Amino acid sequence: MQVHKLYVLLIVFLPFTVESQNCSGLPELLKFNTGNAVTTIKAWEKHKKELKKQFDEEMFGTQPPVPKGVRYKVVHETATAIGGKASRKRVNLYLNNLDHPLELLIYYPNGVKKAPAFLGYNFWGNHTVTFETDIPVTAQWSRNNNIIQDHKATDKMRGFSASRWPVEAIIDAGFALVTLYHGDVDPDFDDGFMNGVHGLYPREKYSWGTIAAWSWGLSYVMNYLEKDNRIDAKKVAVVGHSRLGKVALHAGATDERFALTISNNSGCGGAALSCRKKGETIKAINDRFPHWFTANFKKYNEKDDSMPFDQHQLIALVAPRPVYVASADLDAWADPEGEYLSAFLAGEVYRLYGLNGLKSDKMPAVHAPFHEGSVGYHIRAGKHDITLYDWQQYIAFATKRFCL
Ligand code: GTR
Repeated sequence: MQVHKLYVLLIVFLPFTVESQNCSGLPELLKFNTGNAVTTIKAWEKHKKELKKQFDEEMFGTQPPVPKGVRYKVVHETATAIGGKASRKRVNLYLNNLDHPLELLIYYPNGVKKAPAFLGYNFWGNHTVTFETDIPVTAQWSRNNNIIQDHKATDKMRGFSASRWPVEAIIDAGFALVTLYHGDVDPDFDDGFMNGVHGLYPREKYSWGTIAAWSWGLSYVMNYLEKDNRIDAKKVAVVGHSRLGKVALHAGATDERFALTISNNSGCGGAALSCRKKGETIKAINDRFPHWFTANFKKYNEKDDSMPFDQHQLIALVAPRPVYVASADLDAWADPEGEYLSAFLAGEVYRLYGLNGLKSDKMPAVHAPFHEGSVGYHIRAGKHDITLYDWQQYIAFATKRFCL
């Protein structure tokens, strides 16, 4: 064969070559671990189980089963939140022997009988999501910062994260918002897996790290949402920023009740391909956050480019349910291009289902969102954060995908 013809063939058949990016060993999505090709949906569903097991054993750790049902109590309710546009409920969920409840803060759009919803953890407690003065300050362990000392949350942080939670825009679009503090489920420090929900299950049996614990917590919240008659539980989008974006992806990959999965600037261990070794590496994340993943994951320190699995496979586990990945152009630590490429590669599995993924292996320009298929993407100008612009894209994509 003439050399130029070979080039043409390569260009036509290889949607994206990763050789130039330290990714020559990147596992192919549509191949069983034996190397046999996955060509049908049935075969993919089988391969999915292999991949799930690999992520459990090598990266996130094995979770206990999510309890059936839910124990809860509505602790406060008002129909006149957000200038009368929303109802607001505080609901406590109880778990086995956990000594404190998971405290849900829920806003419902008034006038919508059963609302589609966004569900996501917040970083600092429900009192930081809003400036409303009647949301209690969390009593759980908080990370120290220039306001918080001795890991004790304070009223001075009220509204601190309000820019990340544009409640009014969400309500105006007809969505409910459900949030809770991730520290209610598991405190974000290396405590030998003793505190939070880790303490409720034997370690010998369940190797789950904190990301898997947070994701498990979201599934328990979903048990509640299925019982809440103001929520359309078939239209719940799980959303998270940064470490909580890793959690959203894990939750979407493991619990099929999440109808849409949204990863905002999730980076290493989230949407970004590890093989590229750009931004945060596996060693860097394991060193700083040894509790996020299972012990086995440490064996991949400095082996980012030779792992038997990578993050495009995690995204693909969400298929055929829609998924959205978002980056920010100044967020080099999260490797925006790596986030884009793994979302792009996951499209192969969506195509197997007759759905569309991202069209091109080239990243779109800043503020040129792609919302046409089952894999959504945008890159925003600015730093590592979740902003009104990001939420506007999620609202638009969810409105389309949920056919609202
Ligand atoms: C960083 C961490 C990232 C990301 C981020 C966050 O320090 O390296 O993986 O999760 O924290 O959650 O804000």
